[in-house]
Amino acid sequence: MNRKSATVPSPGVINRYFDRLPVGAATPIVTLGEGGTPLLLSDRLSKEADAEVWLKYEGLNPTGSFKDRGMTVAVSKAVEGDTRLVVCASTGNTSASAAAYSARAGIPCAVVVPKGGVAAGKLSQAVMHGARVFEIDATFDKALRIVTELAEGRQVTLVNSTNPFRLEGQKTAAFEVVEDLGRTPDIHIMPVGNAGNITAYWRGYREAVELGWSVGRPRMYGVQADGAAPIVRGRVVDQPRTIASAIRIGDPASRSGALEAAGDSGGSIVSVPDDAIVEAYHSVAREGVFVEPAAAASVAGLRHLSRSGLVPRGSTVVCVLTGHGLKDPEVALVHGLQPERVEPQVDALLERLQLA
Ligand code: AN7
Repeated sequence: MNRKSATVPSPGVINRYFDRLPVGAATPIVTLGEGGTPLLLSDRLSKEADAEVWLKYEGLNPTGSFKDRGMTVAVSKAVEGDTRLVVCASTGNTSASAAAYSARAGIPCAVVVPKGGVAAGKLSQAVMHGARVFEIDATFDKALRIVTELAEGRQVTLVNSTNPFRLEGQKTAAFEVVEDLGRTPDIHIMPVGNAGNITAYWRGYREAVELGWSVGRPRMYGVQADGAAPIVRGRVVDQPRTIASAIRIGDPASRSGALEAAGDSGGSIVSVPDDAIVEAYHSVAREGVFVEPAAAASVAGLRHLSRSGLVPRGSTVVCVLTGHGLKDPEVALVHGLQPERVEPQVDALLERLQLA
């Protein structure tokens, strides 16, 4: 691996933000060309909220989620530090990303996931990239406790967001937002699971101000699912439940980071019901943007805040769409329009399409 291991359109977040990340000349850069994701204006949501609503489409990262921004830094540092094994617990996306970046680096990876709790697309990535995948009959939270203990005092690198390099990489998404928008948004909305990403965005927005790249900070809103809302409720949820499997987390490791982001920025952490998540999931898909249910929580959150009068008219709003829709084909096939059967003839199709 060397610094020339990827080319445009995205040179990867380490090459792009080298000076802002905890890397040096001795750090081998393990990249898949992450970052540089589109910021899309949503006509539909802008009209609906009477605001300017932008979608940061993180599903277009190499493994289909924002995790890649952090994983490139975490795995690069792991290689620099001569690790024997990369491990993580995961609701799916972290395991997909860890597996891919470990494969890229040529180091072994093991992931521990809640049995039946990971969407098919994500599991398929982890197995294809050659990670050892261990399923346990327990929650993500339990899996995280196990791998944390496993990594302690061994030459094993934990790449959950408790790994400080992960959040450093993930803060680059906030840099891109202020750069692409040409200003700081007034309101920033994103899903919250283990709460690492909201912690990272808040850090990124603050650093952008310190660097003179932007002025002011957005109000930060985190969105949990009603059935998995430990931060909103102020207590651990033993059996978190939601259709959005990525954020089915009951005991967030970065809880304090989320509270700080929301508190210091004048925002908050809110929760939304699953049916609002599913509605938002359809809504963005109908604008051509396919996201997984957890990502749609951002948009459900926007609607919730808008109804509560918390989105002033004309505000600039960024909703982060954290993961790609192809990650979770089962949910799409249950909740989307069903394929229709038709005779294999043009006439039959013409009739069904009312073109006859
Ligand atoms: C699509 O993969 O925790 O609040 O183990 O996959 O930083 O945890 C995934 C989390 C939002 C929440 N959207 O981010 C994992 C995992 C998607 C996600 C989140 C996740 P954090």
